[in-house]
Amino acid sequence: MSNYKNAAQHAASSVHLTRRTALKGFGVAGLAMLFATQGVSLAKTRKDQYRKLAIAAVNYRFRLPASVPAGYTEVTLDNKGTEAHHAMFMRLHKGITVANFMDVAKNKDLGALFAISSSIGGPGSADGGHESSVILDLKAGHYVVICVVPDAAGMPHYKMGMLAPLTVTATSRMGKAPVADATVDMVDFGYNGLPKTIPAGKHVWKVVDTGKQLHEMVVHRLSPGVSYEQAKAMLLASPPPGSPAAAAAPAPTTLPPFVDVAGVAPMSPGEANWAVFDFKPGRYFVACFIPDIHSGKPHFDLGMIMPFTVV
Ligand SMILES: [Cu+2]
Repeated sequence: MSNYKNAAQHAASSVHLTRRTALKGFGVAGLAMLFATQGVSLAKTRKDQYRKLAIAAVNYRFRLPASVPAGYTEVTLDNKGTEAHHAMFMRLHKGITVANFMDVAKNKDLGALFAISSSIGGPGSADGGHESSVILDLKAGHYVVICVVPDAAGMPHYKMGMLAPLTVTATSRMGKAPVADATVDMVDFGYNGLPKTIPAGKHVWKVVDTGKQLHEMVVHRLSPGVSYEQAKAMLLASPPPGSPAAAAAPAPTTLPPFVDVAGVAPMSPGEANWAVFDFKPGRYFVACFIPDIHSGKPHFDLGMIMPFTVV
């Protein structure tokens, strides 16, 4: 959904950006001392305990295994494409087959998918060259991983082939819920509990949808020289993807004002994900691009946009 950003933002995301993996361990040591109780135990918890599920994204395909065991699993989306992508885990309702889902995905709109499945979340939007990770509590069942980020013309990526089935098989080893250093409640409409200032390095936030609508948390890093107020104003002024105004937007000439670096994919009410971060110092903000079911306005327009700082 982050492609709500105007055309300039999107095309600009194809500009080469520093890979997140190159930033690990950046100045963490001193600051970590201030927050020792959290930082240390977290790093240990996630490294040792969780199964991994790697998903590669390109425009417009996912690559992932056909099947994984149930239980707490660290899912990483590696965006090798040029547009922003996320991986939304749609869990099929009882009696719904993958063939049913594919048929509805092809012939009906996104709303129709929520009549036969619900989203448990997944790795949030990452721009090209970035990775996004969450720990999911995977329950046995049938899933289809989809990307609903729209292209510049407003077409959701899953309609262009970005969807892949996943079977989660039963296991007796489910593992334990991660230890989180913050809990963020996505409500209608805001992020309650979002930390204001945190040290660089590894963090795990439990992100819960306690609202009545689908919500996501896209974590954006502001580019040097761009303030949160400017970014917010730009988003509020940007035309919806696919609108005539968006189509008429001029081609980008500069670097993007902000980049999607992490977060959680849109999830249904009642769900929880543990977002796994490796932050470098900088100024960030979170936002939700889901349209309100009543007004049609994107949730960031109704208050689901908030800044935080990594020092
Ligand atoms: Cu929302």
